[in-house]
Amino acid sequence: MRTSESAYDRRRLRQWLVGEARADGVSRRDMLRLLAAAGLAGAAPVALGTPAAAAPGIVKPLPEDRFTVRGTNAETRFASLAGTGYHTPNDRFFVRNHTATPTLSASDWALTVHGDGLTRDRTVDFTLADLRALPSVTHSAFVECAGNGRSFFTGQQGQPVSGTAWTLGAIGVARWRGVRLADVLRRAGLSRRAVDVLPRGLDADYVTDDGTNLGRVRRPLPLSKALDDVLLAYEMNGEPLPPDHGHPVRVLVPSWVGIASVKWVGDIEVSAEPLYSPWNTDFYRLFGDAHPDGGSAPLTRQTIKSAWELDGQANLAAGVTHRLTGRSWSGGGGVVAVEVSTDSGATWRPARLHDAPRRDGWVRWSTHWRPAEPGPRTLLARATDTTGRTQPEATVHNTQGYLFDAVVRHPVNAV
Ligand SMILES: Nc1nc2c(c(=O)[nH]1)N[C@H]1C(S)=C(S)[C@@H](COP(=O)(O)O)O[C@H]1N2
Ligand SMILES: [Mo]
Repeated sequence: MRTSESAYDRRRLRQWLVGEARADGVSRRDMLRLLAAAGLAGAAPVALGTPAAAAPGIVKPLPEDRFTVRGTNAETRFASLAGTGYHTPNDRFFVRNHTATPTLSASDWALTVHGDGLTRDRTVDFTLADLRALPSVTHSAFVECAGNGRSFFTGQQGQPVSGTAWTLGAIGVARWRGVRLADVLRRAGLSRRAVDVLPRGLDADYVTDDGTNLGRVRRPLPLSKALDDVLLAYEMNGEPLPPDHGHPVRVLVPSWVGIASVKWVGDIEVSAEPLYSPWNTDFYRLFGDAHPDGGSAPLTRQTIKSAWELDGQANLAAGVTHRLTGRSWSGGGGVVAVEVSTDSGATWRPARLHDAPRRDGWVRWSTHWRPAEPGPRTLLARATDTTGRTQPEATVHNTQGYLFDAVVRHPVNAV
């Protein structure tokens, strides 16, 4: 029947959007035309899930038990974090690359700071040795993609979104060591007129699916944040910054969406007038029916989430008590409580927390569960942060699938 065929067509087009359907031999342009005809336009895919065998431009090994490869990106498998401690080991930390990891030599690298927000409109270069000579700071903080959890807009809420179909593993917490961006800017000669700071990566230009060259990855930061807690990091968990995470130096913007933490930084413009780039105009704002025309304000702080350290559809023996673990975090304030449900949300109980609340970190938690009989079950975890915010049942839709914060339904099987 025509109507059911067209309903199915819309469903599979939505699946294609989130990387759950293949379109071998069909150009992306043709797929986009089909989407437009089906009224699903405006939700163009940025990246598709690809098999682990594809070469994603990532340098480090991506074993299947630790990562799920999604286009040019690699998502951490939460199950592989069980027992790893507070910090995400570098060999398990997710990678989000717009293009590919560049090969940069620390000895040839220099950071150029320039712009009319510096006194006398100067240009000042800093080598890595110059940075290392400044007072160093060590800070634990998460880097989390604004689109982390995006696949649940479709999977749980039946809504189309564009972009990489992450589950919950586009986050990691590391111990970063580097210098304060504030110290570098002051040394370069910060003028009283400065308002915005624009770090830019040395990776290749980003070209969108429709062939538009957006130039190198760059996103303006207001000076107030730049002078607050932002680092230029050269170490991650006690090692020189690995190639995939920004070697030799990246920006680290605690508690904000990951895009602010520009990797492979090569220059920083300090401006006396407000700046724009595609990453604070077309991307990283909330667009859609529930949001203002032209989008929300640019995204800053991350939202609140929880994840079990278990694979989806994990098998757990019935009649046995299991110690289950997970992590919760919120860019708005540290997590102070986590409740869990092992019966699809009918009853809830507090999980035991193992870390103090920190707005730019996460808390590990645990609970015990004994599934009485074999069968499919749904686990839920729901966090509350210091601001009193609790994860809702659904997230208000936005077309690019940012800031998913709803409670995620985690399927397991008692066997
Ligand atoms: N130069 C550059 N910086 C970048 C990106 C990029 O592609 N190029 N991706 C950004 C995004 S969207 C995220 S979520 C984080 C991911 O950091 P990670 O790969 O170290 O986990 O880096 C940000 N910084
Ligand atoms: Mo991101």
